[in-house]
Amino acid sequence: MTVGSTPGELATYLETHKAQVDAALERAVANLIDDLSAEVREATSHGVTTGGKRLRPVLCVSAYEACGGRIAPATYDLAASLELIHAYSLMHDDLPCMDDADLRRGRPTTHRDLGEDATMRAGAALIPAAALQALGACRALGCDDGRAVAVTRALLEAAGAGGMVGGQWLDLLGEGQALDADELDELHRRKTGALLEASLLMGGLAAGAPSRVQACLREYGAAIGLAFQIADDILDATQSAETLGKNPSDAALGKSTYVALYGLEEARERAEMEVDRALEALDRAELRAPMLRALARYVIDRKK
Ligand code: GRG
Repeated sequence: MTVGSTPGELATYLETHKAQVDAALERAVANLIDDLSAEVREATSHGVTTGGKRLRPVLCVSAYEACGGRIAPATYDLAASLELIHAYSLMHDDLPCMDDADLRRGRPTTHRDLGEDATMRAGAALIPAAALQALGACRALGCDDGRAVAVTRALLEAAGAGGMVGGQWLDLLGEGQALDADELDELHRRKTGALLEASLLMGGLAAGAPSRVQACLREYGAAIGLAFQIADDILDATQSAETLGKNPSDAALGKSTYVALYGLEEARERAEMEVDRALEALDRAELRAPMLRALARYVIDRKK
């Protein structure tokens, strides 16, 4: 395997880091719940601590390590800040005013289990909690003020109107329309790509990566972001809701997809090209980073 790691090594790596991220998420929720009512606590826990691949935090930890950072519990706390944003976005995305989804990660969505009101409030509480979590983790890792602010800024910019929120808005506006390639790329660069890109950048920044390496990490992140979305569309078109653990499909929601735009075969080729682009960015950064290489492939080889 040219990517620098065997499938068995990658599986062990994912499992080990996911367990550490899950522990950090438990800590994060425990810090937050004193300020929440019982029903909002339950919704927070439901949305944050159950299921998920934890891809964004794992990418953050891998970038931190690849850039010479020494992994400590606070590295996982930093990485978990990304998952807090991701969790809120999924909880809100599933609400009736957005995708009105029944199933997520193989379980009823948070609002189906615990109600819209608690889900809305839990999701909103997670946004500032994530920023505070990133800042606190940077301090615990010994980052100076400038670096801690840069890391936290990267998270908030990716989550904001220029990133995920703006992408979601384009997604909602685009329902029932056939978006062209540029429109679809822009939507997903913001909706999905921005947070994936920030995962890499935050890990690199926290480890003190120079700006040349930061730029390469961003390019790696942008490339796997696009590859991730193409793979998502392929899975959406070829697998059942039961296998994917989510419902409804994008097609049922009238969304434009890469499969509809390019067909299955070309969509697969384009995803491969983006993985190559990600690996070239690592080469340019002169980062050996075997796990980042393996993760780039995982993004398109995953089964859900
Ligand atoms: C009010 C306009 C407005 C926006 C609010 C709701 C929201 C912000 C944003 C939603 C963004 C969104 C749903 C992005 C989807 C990202 C995505 C591809 C999710 C699936 O990621 P995986 O496969 O999921 O990593 P797991 O379950 O493994 O964590």
